[in-house]
Amino acid sequence: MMLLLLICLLAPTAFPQSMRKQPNQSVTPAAVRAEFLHAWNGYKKYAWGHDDLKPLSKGYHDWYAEPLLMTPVDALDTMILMGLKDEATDTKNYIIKNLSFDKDISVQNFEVTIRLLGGLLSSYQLTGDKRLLALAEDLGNRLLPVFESPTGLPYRYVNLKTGKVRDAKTNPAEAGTLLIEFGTLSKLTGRPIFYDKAKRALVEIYKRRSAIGLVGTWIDVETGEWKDTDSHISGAIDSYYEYLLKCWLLLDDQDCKQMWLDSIAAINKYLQDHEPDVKRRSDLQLWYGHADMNTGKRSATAYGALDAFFPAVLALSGDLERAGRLQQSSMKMWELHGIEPEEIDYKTMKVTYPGYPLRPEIVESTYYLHHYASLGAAPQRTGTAKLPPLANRAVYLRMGEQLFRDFVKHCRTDEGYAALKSVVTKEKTDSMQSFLFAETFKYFYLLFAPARTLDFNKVIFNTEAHPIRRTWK
Ligand code: DMJ
Repeated sequence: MMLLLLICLLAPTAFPQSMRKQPNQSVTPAAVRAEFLHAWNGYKKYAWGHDDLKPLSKGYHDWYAEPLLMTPVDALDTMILMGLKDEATDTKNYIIKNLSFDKDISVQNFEVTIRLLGGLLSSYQLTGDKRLLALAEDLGNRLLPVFESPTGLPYRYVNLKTGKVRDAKTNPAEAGTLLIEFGTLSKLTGRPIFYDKAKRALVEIYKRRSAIGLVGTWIDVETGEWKDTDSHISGAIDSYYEYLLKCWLLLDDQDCKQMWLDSIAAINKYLQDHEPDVKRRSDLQLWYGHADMNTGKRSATAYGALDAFFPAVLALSGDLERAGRLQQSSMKMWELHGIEPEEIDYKTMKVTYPGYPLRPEIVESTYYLHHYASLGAAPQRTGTAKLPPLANRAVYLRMGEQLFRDFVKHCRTDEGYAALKSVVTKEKTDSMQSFLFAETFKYFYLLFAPARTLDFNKVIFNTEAHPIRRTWK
């Protein structure tokens, strides 16, 4: 019965031919939307008003003592893009009526910024409803105390009611993934304080790069000293690099441009790695590994689901050649067990962390590469020669179809989607994080939907896939 349902969902549907990108496209946007609704209805039935659905026990999970509506806020702009008008209106009205940040809870600045601040700003831009902007500004005001450290680097947690901060040890991703949201808040409210504080945090990380241009994993916000010098593009650093590039593009910030150009040169010099294909020894695969930030010495040949965002960033920067090659490596990681693990050792191609928490990054990169392959050109960022796309767009559509089928096959439950405890055994675990709605389903949908659904060139996605438009001069 279950199998029959899956076949029906994934088979070419009666979706109008004009809504398909290719005549033989086998996954339609309607199929993705149906899966989004399947998970959303599970959330509504068992976890409404809370942060996340627990898909196996059919209960709910709140991040803190009181809920902050993580799933509805993260999901709203995806509903709008999917054309789910009634659902989006109801969800927006529920958020406006019920979401309050006047709560005596200590929250993680990074997560609340990328999910809630980003989600509110994007949904404000898509709906024009000023009450969403008012919520965003209230949240922004309550987060500001994090920046009151001796260095300007943000503390990790802040109490939304009292402004009390805690956790002085942070990482580049948490300190440096704030400027899209805080910068946009400044542009939309006319209050420069948000931009200035978040920009300083980004610069303070960059200023502490090593002599060879790399940053480490953990840093003390009170002393500015590195506490862990492991350098990589993975979790805890990843979106710091993403925001250097994207803040240049969204905010036209020339300091960010320079910081990005310096950083990518060091990344490609010290973290880029090549390994022969285990099966076909002639092919050299492209990977990005770990190295010590001071010596540049390789410390681990680890790559994982989070690193799979990097082809999207490389493509956006204009480097389609590396983007395409790294995407092939990400696919190799996915194909090891038919769905990607959290981390592998790319030298041995063995799984080192077997979980899969419904992550979107590999889908995100497929969407970006498909976009540039469709255009037939790389973006011209620094006046370098035009690079040819590595493959034609059909390759990325096929890739996306494979990802979607595997994703549904292994993660779908009777009333939602569940993370995998192990991609090897395919055992599920009781978690369905809100980025499933903000990112994973959104990138799948945009990949399969007509290009007019969202003008790629007019938006910058924050790291939680909330599209932000530059509506200011
Ligand atoms: C999301 O919250 C964001 O994409 C973040 O940058 C990394 N982790 C998750 C998704 O994997």
